[in-house]
Amino acid sequence: MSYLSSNQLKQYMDEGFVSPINIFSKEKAKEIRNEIELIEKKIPGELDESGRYNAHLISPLLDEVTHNSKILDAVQSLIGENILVCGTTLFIKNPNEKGFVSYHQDAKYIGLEPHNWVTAWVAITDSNEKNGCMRMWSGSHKDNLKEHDQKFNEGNLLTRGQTVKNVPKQETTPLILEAGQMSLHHPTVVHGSDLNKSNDRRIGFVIQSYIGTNVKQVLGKNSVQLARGVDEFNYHEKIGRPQNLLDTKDIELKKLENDNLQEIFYKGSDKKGKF
Ligand SMILES: O=C(O)CCC(=O)C(=O)O
Repeated sequence: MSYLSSNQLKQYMDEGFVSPINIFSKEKAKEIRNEIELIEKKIPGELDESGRYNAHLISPLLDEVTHNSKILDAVQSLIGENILVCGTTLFIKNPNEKGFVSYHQDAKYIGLEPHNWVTAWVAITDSNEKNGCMRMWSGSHKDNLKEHDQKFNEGNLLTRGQTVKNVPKQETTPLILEAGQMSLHHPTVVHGSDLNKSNDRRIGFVIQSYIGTNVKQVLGKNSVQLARGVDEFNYHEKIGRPQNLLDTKDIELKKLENDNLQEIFYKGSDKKGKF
């Protein structure tokens, strides 16, 4: 069992994140990386741009991570015993590409209310300062949602290039993870990440997010999977889990879910980015 300790709960409450948490071995992480790279080879483009969302619907190994009981124990400590998965994102930064993530709050454009949800960032490769790990503005989750500029700037891996002003970057905390570890972060903690300056890929598989059954999608339609407990509210449509790698029906479902997600992410925006 991997419920959070009182120190870990305190870190989450004080700082808006908890890290690192051991989940699986480096060997398992390599197996998962191989499956991601097999998908990229078999169907070029499937995981690019808006295809980076919901890869757990087409990959049995990413599905296994999404429903991993150690992750769910830790999540249960934060949002309660009834847990839904409402989506995942692959954040891949290749070497020599200009990918970065501007400082933002996840809750700003995601439409999940109330904020009884948490994001799990699972390291499929090591993630450190050299290859552009996430950095957290500790304690920033205690404020309300902040104003974000919409920059749509080159290299920004966020949908709108949404950016919080005046972040004290020197004071942010790097979340250094080894492959197979994860961090958990709060919906309103301000965070971002720099360029990958290493010569290997940095791969994060992000369950974005685990939501309590009491959480509604107020901007559109999100289908979910029941990860643990019972759904006594039934606010969302349920979808199944993949049995095989790259099943045609699963690929279609992923596309449908990702089209719905685009409606949510760009609600009220007259411009669309590539994610
Ligand atoms: O992977 C990254 O560098 C940033 C990911 C992120 O912003 C998130 O998981 O909310």
